[in-house]
Amino acid sequence: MNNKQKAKLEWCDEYHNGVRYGLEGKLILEESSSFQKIKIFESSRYGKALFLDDCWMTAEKSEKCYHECLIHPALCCSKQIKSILIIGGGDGGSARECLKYKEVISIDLVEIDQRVIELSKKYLPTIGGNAWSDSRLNLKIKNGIDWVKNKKDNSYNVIIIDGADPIGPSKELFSNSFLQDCKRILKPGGVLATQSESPESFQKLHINIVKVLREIFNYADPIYGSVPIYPSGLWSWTFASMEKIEYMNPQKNRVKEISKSCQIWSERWQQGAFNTIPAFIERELEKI
Ligand code: SPD
Repeated sequence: MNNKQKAKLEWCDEYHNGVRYGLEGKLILEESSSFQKIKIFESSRYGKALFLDDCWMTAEKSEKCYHECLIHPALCCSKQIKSILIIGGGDGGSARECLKYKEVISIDLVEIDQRVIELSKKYLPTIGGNAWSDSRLNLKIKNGIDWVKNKKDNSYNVIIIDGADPIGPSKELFSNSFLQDCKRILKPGGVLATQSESPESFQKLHINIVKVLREIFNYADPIYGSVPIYPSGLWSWTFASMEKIEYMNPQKNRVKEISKSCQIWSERWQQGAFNTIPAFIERELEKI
């Protein structure tokens, strides 16, 4: 940003419960797709950012804080990782992280809104990186709910739910029936990973997501970390499975394969993250 541009800075804010989470910068695009309101905002601190239906989704200089935490606990620990399903993830960041593993043979990325992919490729090209041209990536512009409904049992080793917040088109991604379908299409030994909102800004929602997952799967373990552009900065991801997964002991060959490229994730970070559950949330979850 040059000096003239700096003089014309504005704020773009996400509002929740009397608090606003904002970035200073410049609006570079605003439109409505068939599914949602979309803004691309160039922020001074975190680079270009995607803002959907008035909520921050991702930004060039903070996206690793989110994508590495969503992907690597699942991919380092699932029994096999040959076939992956990503629901949402239209900015390409989740696919990019999955494609770091040689064992991954194919990824179905099912994104409902083609405009999110087009605009991410144009304005946020570093987030998807080489994922867009990797032959293992199969892009499907489809409704993720229908996709899982129509898939055969035992189709995927790992399912990643990288949707927006549970308002608008992403609401159903947290529903019982959708998650039941996910369980059905997950292979034995597989892991489902989902973003599970902020334990501070969306406390009830977060607790409810983990509870619903625990009703459907035998195990659902939340982890906590920091995503600076999201409400409160404190975020969570939850990993669900039918078998007990050894999160404290990720597969060594996979750890070696990805460690050097990660900014936040490490084996040690993961071991800590599975042990940072706030006490009041643990108590709430025990009430099930
Ligand atoms: N409040 C933000 C929730 C965002 C979840 N997904 C973001 C998409 C990044 N790939």
